[in-house]
Amino acid sequence: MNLGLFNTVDMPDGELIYDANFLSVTEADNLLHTLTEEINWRQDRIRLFGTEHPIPRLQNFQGEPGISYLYSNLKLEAEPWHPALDRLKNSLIEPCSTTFNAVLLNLYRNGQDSMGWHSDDEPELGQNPTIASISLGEERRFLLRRKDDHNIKREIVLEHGSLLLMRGTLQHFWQHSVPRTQKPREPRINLTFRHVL
Ligand SMILES: O=C(O)CCC(=O)C(=O)O
Ligand SMILES: [Mn+2]
Repeated sequence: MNLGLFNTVDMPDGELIYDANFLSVTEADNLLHTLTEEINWRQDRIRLFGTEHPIPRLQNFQGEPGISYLYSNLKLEAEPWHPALDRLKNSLIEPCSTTFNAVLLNLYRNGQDSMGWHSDDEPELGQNPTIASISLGEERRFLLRRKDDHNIKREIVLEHGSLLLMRGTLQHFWQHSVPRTQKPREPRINLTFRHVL
């Protein structure tokens, strides 16, 4: 990450690093447009306590052949990399000091779309995963709370073209969410690059 441009958020037990300008506005505009048009956006459903619900966002999962990702009883098989995401994945290696082999894409169509409280702690992500999160389009609030004390919170507004890096023990001690809002919101795409074992 370009030293001097990023902020480290003060987080006991975990690292959170934010670069508001990881992509230029032109790069971010182009990527938002390309992905909106060219991704096979899926409306997946998950089963919670015996009933099926559509998840409140559209999604897609891409990566190296054979990789799959299981969360909330939903198994996603990796589709081949979109060339733009393959390039972006490669551009993250140096600034993030690690490699990624998969990306989960989420499309929040409006303020009603959201992601509930969770940690990215699936066993296939390994002990202390590094997750690189790129945001495109509308700004949305990203909330964190400690698992052992929900009153200890952090909040970041994730901007168009930004990179948020979550690493260290963050997923053990903190949960995160993207809350819904009643305010009118334009679409937002979030990309979380991961290394799936
Ligand atoms: O949309 C975001 O910023 C968060 C996405 C997320 O937490 C996830 O994909 O696991
Ligand atoms: Mn997550």
